[in-house]
Amino acid sequence: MGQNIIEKIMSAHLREGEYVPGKEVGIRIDQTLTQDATGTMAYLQFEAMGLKEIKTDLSVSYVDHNTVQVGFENADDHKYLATVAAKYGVVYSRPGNGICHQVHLERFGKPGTTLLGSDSHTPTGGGIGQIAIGAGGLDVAVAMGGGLFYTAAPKVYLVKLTGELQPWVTAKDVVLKMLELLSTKGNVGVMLEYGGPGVKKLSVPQRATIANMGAEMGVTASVFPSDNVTRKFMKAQGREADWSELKADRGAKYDRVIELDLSAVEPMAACPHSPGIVKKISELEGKAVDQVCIGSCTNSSYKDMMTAAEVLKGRKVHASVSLGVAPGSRQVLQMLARKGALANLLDSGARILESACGFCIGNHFSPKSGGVSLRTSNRNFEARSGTADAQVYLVSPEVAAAAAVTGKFTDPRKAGIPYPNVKEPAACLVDDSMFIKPTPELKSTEVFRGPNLGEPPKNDKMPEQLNGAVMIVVGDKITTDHIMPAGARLKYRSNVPKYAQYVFENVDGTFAKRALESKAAGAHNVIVAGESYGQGSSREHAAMCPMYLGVKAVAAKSFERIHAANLLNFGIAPLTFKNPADYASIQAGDKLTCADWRAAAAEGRPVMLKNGRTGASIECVCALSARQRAILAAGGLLNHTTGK
Ligand code: MIC
Ligand code: SF4
Repeated sequence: MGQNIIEKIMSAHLREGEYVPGKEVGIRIDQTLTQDATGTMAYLQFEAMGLKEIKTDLSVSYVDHNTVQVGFENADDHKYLATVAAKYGVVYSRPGNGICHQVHLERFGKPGTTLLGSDSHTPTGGGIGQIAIGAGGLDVAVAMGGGLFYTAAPKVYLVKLTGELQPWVTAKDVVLKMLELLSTKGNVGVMLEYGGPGVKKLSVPQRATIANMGAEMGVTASVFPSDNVTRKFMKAQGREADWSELKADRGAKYDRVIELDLSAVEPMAACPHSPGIVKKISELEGKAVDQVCIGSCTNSSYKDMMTAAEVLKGRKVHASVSLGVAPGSRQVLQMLARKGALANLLDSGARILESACGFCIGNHFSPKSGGVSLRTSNRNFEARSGTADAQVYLVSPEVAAAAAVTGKFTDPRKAGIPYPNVKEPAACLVDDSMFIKPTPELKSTEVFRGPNLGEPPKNDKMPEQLNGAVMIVVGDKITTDHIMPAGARLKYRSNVPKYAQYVFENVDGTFAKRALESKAAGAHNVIVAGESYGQGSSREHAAMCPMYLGVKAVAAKSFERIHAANLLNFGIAPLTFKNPADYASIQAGDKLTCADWRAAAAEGRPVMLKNGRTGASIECVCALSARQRAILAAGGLLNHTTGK
C-alpha cells in the first residue's frame, strides 16, 4: 500500500512503538531549535540531566523573544545562552538575526527530516517538507541529548488544494479559511498533509505561513511536499544540496480529505479574541483602525514585506494609525534595504521595529486602551498584546498595509492600489555572520550565569493520596497566555519563583498567593477547567510555575497536546472528566480527595475524586502510556530521567 508523506517521514524516524494512530511512538529527532524565552530552562534542564554534548544533526539556539533589554535580565540570559551553546555544540543565532522559525526555514530546514522546537510555531518547517513539532523545553533538551521524542502516532488529514490564489489573496487567508473549517479545538493527535495541484502554485514562504498557523488549529504538524518549488527556494538560499524530493505514493490513504479551492478564497480576518473567529474582510469594511503591525513568524517573508512596502510606496500612513513593521529575519531586512523598500517604508511614516517577536508577544508596541490593532501574526488572545481590552484582528500583510493607508478595514481589491505582484527572489542575500557555529575550541567555554538565572525547580514524588484543594475553576479554551502571561513578564522566564507570582495574573490576581498559602498548609492544589485547556504556546512555564505553586492536578473536559505533555513533564496529573457534566459540580474552594491517588494514576486505573462539599464521587480518566505513568509517579521527567 502506498504511503503518505507523513507516514514516510514518521516511519523513517520510528524507533519505538508501532505506527497505529493514537498509540504512543518514539521518534528520532534530527534537528532542534530553541528560542530564548523557553531556551534558558531547556539548557538548564539539559545541564541538570548531566548531558555532555548534543547528539542531533543540528541544534540551534535563537534569541528573538526577549530582545527589549529593559534591565539586566535579558542580556544576562543571552550571555548564558551563547556560552552554553558554545560548550555543548549548539549553533547560536544572535539577537538581531531574526525570528527562529523564519530563520530556520531560510538557513537550516531540510525536507524529510524531523525538527523539534521549544516553541509552538515550530511546525512552520512543514513548509519545506519537515515534520516539525513544537514541544516543551524539557522534551527538546532530551532530544538534544539523543533521546527520543514521544508523541501519539497521528491521524493524517489530506488538504487537497486546487486552483490558484487571486490577486491580493494570500496564504494567510488560506490558513484563516482552514481555521474556519477546523476551528481551534478538537484536532489533537492530527497532522495535516497538503497536496493536490494547487500546492505547486504556492511558494515555500506561503506554505510556511499555512504550516505556521496549524498550531492555532491544535494539529501536531502540517507538512507540504518537497518539489521543484522547494528546490528553487533552497537554491535561492544557496542550499540546493540540502534538497530532496518528497511526495505521497499513489494510492496513499488518509483519515480525512478536505478540499479547498484556492481561487475561491477571499481576504479574511480572525476577530477578537481567537484565531478561530474568522470573518471576510468585506464584512468588516469601514471599521476604524488605530494600529497596524506587520511581521512575526507567520508573515515576514521577503514577498510579504516587499508587498507591504509597495502598497505604502508614495503613500502616507493614515494620521490616526500607528504602523510598526518588523521584518522576521535580518536577511529580509537586508534585502529590503538593498532594494530601496526600507526607504519607501520610512517615507510612508512606518516605524521600523527589530527583527524579532516584539509586538506579537506583547513585549512592546501595545495598542491604546480599547484600540483596534490589525496584525499579521497568529494569535489574538485577550490581553496578549499587552493591552487588556485591545481588539486584535489577524490579517494578511496586504490587508494590513491597505488599512495603514486608509485608516480603516479595507478590502485591498477595492482600494484603487495597483497589485504589486512581487516575485520570489531567485537569489537571496546570504550572510550567516550572526550565527556562532560550534568549534572544538569553544567546548572549553565557561558558562556565564547572571543573577537572573535560577535553578530548574524540583518536584517531589507523586503523593500516595490526593489531599486536593480547588484553587480556581476556569472555562473553555484557556490559553497558556491566560495561565502564564508573557509580554512585560517575559524577562522572569529564567527565575521561576519570581515568574510564578504571575500565574493566572489576568484571570485572578490572587491565585499565586492563595496557592502558596494552600501548599504551605499541606494541600495539593488543583485547577479545574473546561474544554481545550492549554491552547496556544509551548511555554512549559505554564506547567512549571503552577508546579512551583503546589499544583498536583488539572481536571478538565479536554486538553491541548503540548500543554498536556508539559503538565506531565512537571509531575502534574492531567485528568479528564469521564462525564463532562461533572465539571459544573465543582467550585473553587472545594476539597477533592483520592485515597489511592498514586496507585490509580500510576497503574492507569480510573481516578475517583471525592468532593468533600457535595459528597459526590467524580470519575476521571488519566489516559497515559506506561512510560508516561512512570514519569508522573516520579514527579516529572527530570526526576524520571535522573533517577531521583
Ligand atoms: C508564543 O507565540 O506564544 C510564543 C511566545 O512564541 C510561545 C513560546 C513562549 O512562550 O516562549 C510559543 O508559541 O510556544
Ligand atoms: Fe515569536 Fe509571535 Fe512567532 Fe511566537 S508567534 S515565535 S512570539 S513571532
